[in-house]
Amino acid sequence: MSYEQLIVDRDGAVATVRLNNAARLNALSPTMTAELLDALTALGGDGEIRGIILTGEGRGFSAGADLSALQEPYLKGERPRLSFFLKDGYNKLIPLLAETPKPVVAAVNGVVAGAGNSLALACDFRIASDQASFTTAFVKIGLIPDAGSCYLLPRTVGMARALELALLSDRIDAATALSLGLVNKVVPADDLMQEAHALAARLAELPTTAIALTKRTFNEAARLSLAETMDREAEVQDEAAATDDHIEGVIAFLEKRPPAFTGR
Ligand code: LHQ
Repeated sequence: MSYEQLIVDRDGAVATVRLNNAARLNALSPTMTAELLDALTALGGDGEIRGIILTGEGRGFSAGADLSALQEPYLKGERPRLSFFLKDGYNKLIPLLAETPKPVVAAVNGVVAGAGNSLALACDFRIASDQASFTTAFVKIGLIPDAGSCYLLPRTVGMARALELALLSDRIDAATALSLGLVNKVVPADDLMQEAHALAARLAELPTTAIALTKRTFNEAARLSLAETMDREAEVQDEAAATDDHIEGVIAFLEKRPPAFTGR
C-alpha cells in the first residue's frame, strides 16, 4: 500500500499505520482521511493481519482537522457548511476504525488535538508517550466536538470530565490523561513503539473473531437495554462458538496446554 500522507508497514500479523504529515502535526487533510479509509478497509479485510497500530510521524499524533485550507475562503468572507465535509470524511472514517474487526492500538506519540482525539478514542487501546499532550481544541475555534467526540469522550472519561475537557480545552499532559482514563498506559517516548508492538502482537495471537464480535457487541450494547443486550450476546455467542478458535481454546484448556489460535 503506497500513500501520500500515510505509511503502512507490516510485520507478521501486525500492521502499523503511520500518519505522515509531520510539519502540520499530522493534521487530518481530506487526502489523509481518504487514505485512512482505504488502508483500514484493506487491513480490516486482510486475513493475515490480526492487530493494527495507529501512530504519527514526528512530534504529533494528530492535530485534528487541517485548518490551513480554510484561511483563504474565510478571509474572503465565506461561511462554510462543514456538514458536507464531515459526512463525507470523519463520519465514515471514525465508525470504520471503531468497528474494524481487528484490535487497534493507538501509539500516541505526541500532540493530540480536535479530531485527533476522536481518532485515538476510536482505537481499542491507547498507549501514550510521556511526551504526549491532549487538547480538545474545538471550542477555541468556535466549534463543537465532532468526528464522534461527543459520543466517544463522555463514554471514555465520564460526562463531567468530558465537559471539562471540551468546554475549557486545556492542554493536558500524558500523566493527567492517564489519571482521567483517556489513555490506558503511559511509557517513556523511546519505548512507545516497542510497547505498542508487544501489545498488538499479543492481541494478534488471540481469537481474532471473538475480538471482532466483542467490539461489535459492545458498540451495539450502547444503544440497547440490558435484556436486549443479553439477547444479542446469546446470538453472537453462536457466531463465536462456530470458530475453530473456540474449539481450540476449550480443548487446550482441558488438555492443560497453551492454545494455538489461528484467527479462524
Ligand atoms: C496545523 C494544525 C492544524 C493545520 C498545527 N491544521 N496546521 C474542524 C474544521 C473543519 C471541519 C470540521 O472538523 C473540524 C474538526 C477539528 O478537528 S477542529 C480542531 C482543529 N485543530 C485545532 O484547532 C488545533 C490547532 N492546533 C493547535 O492548537 C496547536 O498547533 C497544538 C495545540 C495542536 C500544538 O501546538 P504546538 O505544539 O505549539 O505546535 P504549533 O502550533 O507550533 O504547530 C506546529 C505546526 O503545525 C504549525 O505550523 P508552522 O508552519 O507554523 O510550523 C501549525 O500551524 C501546524 N498545525 N495544527 N489543525
